[in-house]
Parts: sequence; C-alpha cells; structure tokens
Amino acid sequence: MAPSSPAQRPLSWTVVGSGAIGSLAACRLKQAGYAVSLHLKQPRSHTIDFAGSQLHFPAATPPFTAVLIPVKSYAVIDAVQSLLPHLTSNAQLVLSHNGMGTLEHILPLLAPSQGLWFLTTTHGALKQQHSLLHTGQGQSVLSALNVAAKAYTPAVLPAMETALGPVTLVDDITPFLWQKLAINAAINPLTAIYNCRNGALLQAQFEPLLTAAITEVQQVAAACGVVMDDSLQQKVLQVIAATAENFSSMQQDIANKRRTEIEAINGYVVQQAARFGIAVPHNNNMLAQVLRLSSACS
Ligand code: KPL
Repeated sequence: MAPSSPAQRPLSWTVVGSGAIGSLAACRLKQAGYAVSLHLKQPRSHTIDFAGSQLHFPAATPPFTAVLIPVKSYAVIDAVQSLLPHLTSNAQLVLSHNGMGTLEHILPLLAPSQGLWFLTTTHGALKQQHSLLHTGQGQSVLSALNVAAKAYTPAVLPAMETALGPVTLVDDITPFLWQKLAINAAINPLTAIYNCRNGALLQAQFEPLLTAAITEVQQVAAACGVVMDDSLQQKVLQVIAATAENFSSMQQDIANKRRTEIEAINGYVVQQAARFGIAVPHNNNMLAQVLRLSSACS
C-alpha cells in the first residue's frame, strides 16, 4: 500500500485554553484515540471527568502540528501570536469563537504553508471545576480559510467531526459567520442586560427588541454583500428554544465579572454599519448598555 501523505494521517491535537467547548473537543478527540494535549496559561497536565471517565491530558510541548483555538474573540490574536514560534511549517490552526473581525488580522500572521480554519458550533457544554457536561447536542460548520488548509482537509475534517460533529464543510464561511453574529447580537446582550436565561427571551416583551436587533444585522450584512433571508428571525427563535435553559456566554461573563465579547458582536455590527452610513440604534444601545455593565462590575 502507498504510504499516506502527512495531510492524510491523523494529527496530534493541541487544544488551547480550558473553556467548555475546547474541553468538550479535547475529551471527544481523546476518547476516539487521538493524541491530545492542552495548552494552558500555566503549563500543567489536566484531568477532566467526562461521561463517566477520567481523561488525562498532558501539557502541550512544541512543536505544534494541529491546534484548536476556541478562545474568546478578544484573546485570539494574542493566542495565535504566542503560538507562532512553536508551530510546524505546515501546522493547521482551527479558530472557533463568537463575533467577527479577527480573521483578517490572523491570516497574514501565518506562513503560506500553514493552514487556517474556522469552525462555528452550536454545541453547548458546561465546565465545573474538573468535570464537564455536554449540555447541548449541536452541530458545526467548518471552512478552510487558505490553500494550505484545503490540502489538509483529509486530516482536519474527520478530527473536527469527532470533536464537534456533525460538521458541514463549506467553501465560504462568511454567510455562516453573519448568521451566528445575528444570533449572538440578539441573544447575548439581552440576556446579559436582563440577567436571564436564553429562554426568557421568548416572552412577548422581547419580541420587538429581538426583531430590531436582527433587522439591523440583516441590513449591515446586505451592505457587506451577504444576503440573509427572512428565515433568520426563525433561526434565532429556534436557537433560543434549543438553549432555553442555558445562560448565554455574555450573561455568564457579566455575572462572573469577566470581559465580554460585546466588541466583536454588537460592536462589529456598529463598526460595519458606520462604514456604510447605516443607522443601527438598537445594536448601538445594547453595546453601550453592556459596556456600562462591564465597567460597573470590573
Ligand atoms: O453562542 C451562544 C452564546 O451563549 O454565546 C448562544 C448561541 C447564544 C447560546 O447560548
């Protein structure tokens, strides 16, 4: 049998951070037999209780060949910059975070032979100390962002299918990023401002606020060349219903006095709207309210 090329062999994965989605991906990869290590701020090995097993992860040691980077939008550029000296010449990096506006800064940091991917997911997970619960069965959309990534599809796609599948592989991630942006721009700030679970937004009083936020995102997306049809509102309501018992990431950030991703979500909508002279009073208002809440609790 002909030896398979590196782009076809299973990769050893490094997962950055100890967030819930990264931990879920790490556990599922490990359970399927992948070599997985964790890259944490303080390098150390880590044990996670998941689905009745204790999974042990060594601290990541360079060089890194395949890296999943599910860190917050405001931390992703620094995370990639700190990894750069430790990447192999054909390393594959998979980003996954809420919000937009980071990819254009990250692509130029990599060598042409290093692959960049983006994965957006609706899986839900909850991490408490060392135990991890898979709280919402979701799905993911994955896209290769450069030529060096496309060549590694045979190795990266099955790994992401294992980690956060089912995965749909798409050529252009942009419309999916706008759809997730609309979902987050509607749900996250409202749940943070009203300090409620996602499901509370199904109450009638929130309907005009959701509609206004979504319509504004649709207008800005259209100006950026992405047409989002009327099913968007329905999609947002479906996500609210599917995650009704969850607290959004932004509600949790405010409740735990952490920085939020508001700049990459409603902030991005406001910034893009300004480029085209589009008024987005609802997104502006939610941006201002969440920034006020963050400064009050910092
Ligand atoms: O992505 C989310 C988040 O909380 O950041 C949603 C989809 C709103 C689920 O809570």
